[in-house]
Amino acid sequence: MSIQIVNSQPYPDQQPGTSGLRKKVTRFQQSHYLQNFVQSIFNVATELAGQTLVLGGDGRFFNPQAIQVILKMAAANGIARVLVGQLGLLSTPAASALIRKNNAAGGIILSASHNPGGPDGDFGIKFNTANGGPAPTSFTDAVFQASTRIHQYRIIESDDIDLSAISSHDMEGMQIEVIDPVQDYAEMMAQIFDFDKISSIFKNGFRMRFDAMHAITGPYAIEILQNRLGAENGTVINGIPLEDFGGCHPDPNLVHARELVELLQTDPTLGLGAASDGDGDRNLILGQAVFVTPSDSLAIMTANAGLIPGYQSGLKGVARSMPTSAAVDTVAGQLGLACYETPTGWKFFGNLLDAGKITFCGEESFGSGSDHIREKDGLWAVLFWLNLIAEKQQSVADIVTRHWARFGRHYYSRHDYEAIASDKANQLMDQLRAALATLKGQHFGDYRLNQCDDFCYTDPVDGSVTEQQGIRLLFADGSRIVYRLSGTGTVGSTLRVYIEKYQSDPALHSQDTQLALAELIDIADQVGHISVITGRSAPDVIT
Ligand code: VG1
Ligand code: CO
Repeated sequence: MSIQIVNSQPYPDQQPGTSGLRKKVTRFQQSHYLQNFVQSIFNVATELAGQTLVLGGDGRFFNPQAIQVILKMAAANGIARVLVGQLGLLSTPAASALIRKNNAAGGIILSASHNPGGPDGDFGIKFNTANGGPAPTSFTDAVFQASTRIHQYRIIESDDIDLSAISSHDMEGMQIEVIDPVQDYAEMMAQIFDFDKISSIFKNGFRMRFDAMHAITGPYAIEILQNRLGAENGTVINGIPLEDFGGCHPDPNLVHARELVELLQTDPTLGLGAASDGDGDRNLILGQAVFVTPSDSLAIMTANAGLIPGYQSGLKGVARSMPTSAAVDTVAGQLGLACYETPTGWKFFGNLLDAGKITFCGEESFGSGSDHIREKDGLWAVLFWLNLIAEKQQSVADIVTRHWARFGRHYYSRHDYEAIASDKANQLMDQLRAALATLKGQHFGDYRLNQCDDFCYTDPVDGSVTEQQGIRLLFADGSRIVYRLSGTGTVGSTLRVYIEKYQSDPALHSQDTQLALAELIDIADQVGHISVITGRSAPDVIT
């Protein structure tokens, strides 16, 4: 055996954020940096020894090198078998599905999701447990603790494995299966959705564009939308995964998916525009002259679940992250479904899904998913909308406006202030926390502040408590303002401000979102002292 024990020193910054460890590529390239973190995972996830591990990434810069290192470290740490995507590629949802299907003990996914890639971009690594979902906080905390103590790691001395073809290899007794990253996932989608019905709308001339943003979903979308469902060639744009995402920001929102937004504006025959992010777990849904907010999308999916073959037997319940709008709560209330509110991050849905308490869940940050896997799933959401369009024979805009007419409309927007100095960001949150007690009951124009708190979540399944998950201002009319700091940024701090207002009267639904929220946006600045503390007069990104 050619196991090497390599001496190393701990790095102080290996604390995983909202979804895994995310840092600049240059940080990951420092000697032993990746190795230390991977060994810390193996030191904590002792259940992996003698078992199967799923491995893959979103194809960003440093993905190929990192895959080879992890394979050699897995072999040196007693892993029996690794399922690795061809060329080291796997989308996050496909990795989650593979873990579950193959009874793997866990998975390692290489991605910094929607963050830019390339030599000057970001890299990331996350660990998923045997249920296919992101590891819980207790696990990531333990990995961080292990990383502060580490002084050596184990690795096999061996040549790199050829990952270009579907094949099997033996590495010092560890079996390596290079698998097709797309097929199992495509099969699963065909089980959930009515592919015949969706094919029929394409046959009858329905047109759409899916922007893969030069990230991981290109091959998945080409196989599913064009090859299996018969959408015209050219439906998938930017479909070839590139290590720097073509210099773009693979974040499917109205700012970064500009090309798609313009395509819909200039071509009135396109009935749907959709996009996904770096690792394939996010989704953007556009119709002609309509952007479906992710919060509305979750509500609409919940209201229409019965139209989708995979959910015809009904929903167990639904959940949303705290900053996500209450649109789904309104639907759940009317349909008599349980509805849970969790902290930001998909890992908080895991227990609810495993315990059979929910079927659908979603986040305002372009994430939707169901109990078919334990991650959010970009293409799943796109197929859901296609299936809905095919069943209802209505446009995206019609589906949305009819939903609002029935359930009311939740005007919703997120304002991001990026790369602000961390001390300023912390000062802003601290002064808000300190002001909570005096804010309650105050009037701001027509708005009366009913309740305000720092969101604290008690998991209904295991009783674990997660504190300080965002400052909530809850107004008497149901409007909300939420402030929280991002856990996925890699430069300074990002402040996210979420603003929401409910309007039940369909006669008043034509308003522009920012206009409808203007007064609350002012209140958010006034109460949070955003411009005073950060020196910024406007957010960097508005969604
Ligand atoms: C953001 C989103 C959050 C999401 C997380 C990971 O986190 O707000 O809802 O779960 O990204 O998504 P934060 O802490 O920056 O607000 V992904 O697609 O980057 O895995
Ligand atoms: Co992502």
